[in-house]
Amino acid sequence: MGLAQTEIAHFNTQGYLVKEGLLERDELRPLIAALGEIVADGAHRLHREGKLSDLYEASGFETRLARVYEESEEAGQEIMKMIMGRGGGGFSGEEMLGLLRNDNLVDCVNDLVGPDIVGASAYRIRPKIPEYTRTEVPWHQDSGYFLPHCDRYLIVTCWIPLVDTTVENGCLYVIPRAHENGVFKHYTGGHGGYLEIPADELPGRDPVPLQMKLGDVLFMTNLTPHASFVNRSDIVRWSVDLRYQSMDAPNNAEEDPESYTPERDPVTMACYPSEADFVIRDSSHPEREVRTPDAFKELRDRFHEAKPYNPGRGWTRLKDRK
Ligand SMILES: O=C(O)CCC(=O)C(=O)O
Repeated sequence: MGLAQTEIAHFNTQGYLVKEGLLERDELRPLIAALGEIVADGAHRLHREGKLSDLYEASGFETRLARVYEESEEAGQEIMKMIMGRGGGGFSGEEMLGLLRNDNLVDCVNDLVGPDIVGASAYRIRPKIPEYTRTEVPWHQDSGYFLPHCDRYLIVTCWIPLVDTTVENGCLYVIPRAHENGVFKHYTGGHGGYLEIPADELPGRDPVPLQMKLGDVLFMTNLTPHASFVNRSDIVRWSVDLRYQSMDAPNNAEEDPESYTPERDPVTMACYPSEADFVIRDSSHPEREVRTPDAFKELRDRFHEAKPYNPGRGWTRLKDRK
């Protein structure tokens, strides 16, 4: 399918684009089922260990984890670790690779970054729990997390809801056109432990809430400020965010994680050295593409265990802001 010229123009001028109905429910179902299984496995284990009084089997994907949190924050956190642990991209099953390689999605990315595409390491699964302020994500640009020599490259975030999102349940907000202003100053130790751009340091333009249906996909740039606030509904606002870049942008696909040391010049490094990048499409060498779940998992595990050095950006702590 890909993107129309008008959609590409919207992405370039506004810094984001919502493509409605890009994915069929069936294309999202495997990942939703796999995440549901993780919650079910966690509930069974915690129940066996006496940490949960009920399995909450009558609750579906949208509510089961919320019911666990209602009974015990500690039990909820244990399940959350299975989903978001290991630096955030905890789950690296074949359903995740399937979505990362989804043709409809990657065809659109192709229209933004070109035909040779690397899956940028940091993908995240986010169950935003009702009334749980720790799952709020403060204002930031993804470049705030990437090394500075990557600011000039486009790294596309695809933000994909796994339930319909609303203002009430904590949909994502973006600030249109603010991607033209480069990287704002971020602070460490922000809300929820994330990097944060304090609201009074953001441009005065109005944030836009993106209420999206299952199947819609948001494309945004690495310079687009975005945030999400507390979930005031009674369902979990599940979403995933995936990142892609041109193969020409710095990346660690096929690099040895051990080559990331404090001695290495940062400008030779991948944009986010902590996690493994992987080839999604290579028009001249398709054999380089990471296609099998085993190769994908092995790669992510290898980087996780090696803990490659990431010099970061040296942002100031929020509490030291002058
Ligand atoms: O899903 C959210 O609430 C935040 C997402 C986000 O920060 C991102 O995609 O970079």
